[in-house]
This record gives sequence, C-alpha cells and structure tokens, in this order.
Amino acid sequence: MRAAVNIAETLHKAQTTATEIPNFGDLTVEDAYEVQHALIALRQRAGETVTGVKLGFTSEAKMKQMGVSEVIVGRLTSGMAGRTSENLIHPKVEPEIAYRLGRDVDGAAPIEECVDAVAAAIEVIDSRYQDFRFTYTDVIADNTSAAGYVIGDWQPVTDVGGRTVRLTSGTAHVEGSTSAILGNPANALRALEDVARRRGIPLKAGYVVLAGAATVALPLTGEYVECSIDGLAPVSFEGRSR
Ligand code: OOG
Ligand code: MG
Repeated sequence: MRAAVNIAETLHKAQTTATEIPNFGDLTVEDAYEVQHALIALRQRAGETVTGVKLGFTSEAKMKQMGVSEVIVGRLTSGMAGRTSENLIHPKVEPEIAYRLGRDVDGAAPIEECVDAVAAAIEVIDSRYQDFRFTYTDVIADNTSAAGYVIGDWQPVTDVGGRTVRLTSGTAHVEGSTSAILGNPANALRALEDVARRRGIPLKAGYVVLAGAATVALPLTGEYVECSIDGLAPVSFEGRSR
C-alpha cells in the first residue's frame, strides 16, 4: 500500500477542498486505522483538537445501507462541532445518542461509570469517496465519514434503551428505536472500549461519544433538520446556517 501518511494527505485534501476521490479498496484494518491516526494528526497540525469519538455501523439498518458488517470507530474534532453546511461534498444526517465522558477511560472503571451525561445529537456525515461508495477499511481510513455534529442539552445519565428516535431532514422523515443500536446504546460504549483499546484510540475526560445511528442516514438538503429521542431534549438546525 502507499504510505499511510500519503493516503491521509489525499483524504485530508479531499475534505478541505470538498472534492470527492476514488476509494482505495484494498487496505487492511490495521493500515486503515493508521491512516485515520495520520489524518487526525494533520487536522491537529492545522489547529484542531480532538473533541470525541464516534461509532459507526452499530445498527443493522446502517450496516445494510452501507453493505458492511462490523462496528467502526472514528474521531470528532473541534472543526466538526456545530458544522452543518459549508464545504461539504454530499452530506447526510443521522440521529445519534451522545454520551459525555466525565473521566478518562483507562481500565480503572467500567466505561459506563466514566459517562456523566447523555443527549440527543445529529451527526453530519460526508464520505470523501465518490458516490459514498467504499469498503469497510476505506471508511475507517476516511475517519468514518465524520464531518460535523450538533448536540442537544446534556442530561444526567440514564438508560436510553428502547426509546423512539425520529429524524426529519427537509421533507424526508425516518423513525426507529435506540434498541437498533446493538440492542441498547450502552452496548455501543462497551464495543467502543474494546475497539479503542485494540486500535490505540484514547478515550479522555470531556470527550463526546456518538453511539452510532439508530436509523438510515437522510440526505442533508439545506432545509430544517430535527432529531428527537423520547425523554431527551430535541436537537435541530437550519440547514444552511452554522
Ligand atoms: C459511515 C459512518 C457511519 C453511523 O452512525 O453508523 C456512522 C458512513 O455511513 O458513511 O456514522
Ligand atoms: Mg454516525
């Protein structure tokens, strides 16, 4: 394969110039996470900080939509916080459960005990690959299509399993349940801890954790977007404002 740094530079340029690129297709999982690490280093060099992590493909609906079968982990950065419009290629939105880490996850306590708040969130994803088509490892290298996120009001942690999830994007609407997230979003936390340990991804106090979409993603058309999850404050944005 081309050097990880080289692939990361190609992906970084695609993101900063909002220009889609052909996918790579043949990376190993190890190589793909190495590319992701290099990509995040490029963003840090450009002045961004890591604000959290995200899981992908935690629901069957998403796995089917994207034709993949295993959970993936990506990084959230300061440049993604509140970013919902400018400089995107073919953005989509997803309804998400967000957790907040109150302390570092370092094995001293179970990850559930490190979480200090929960909220409804909207994630904006924007694959840097042509037509949103990629292999499992391509999407890991592309930082799991991460592009932006908006978080509703934080609330004290509670079991958010079995809650109805509604996402509206312009005239499109989709409904699901948080049970679609590995049975319960708390299971996504455990899956995250496992992947993070194996892939050398730190989980630090203050990080946001997006547990993975409960439904398919909807196109972001620039109109009003709203996500509501029973028992949590709804979250929304006007498509073209930041
Ligand atoms: C990858 C990102 C998937 C999720 O919540 O499942 C994701 C993609 O679909 O482009 O964020
Ligand atoms: Mg997502």
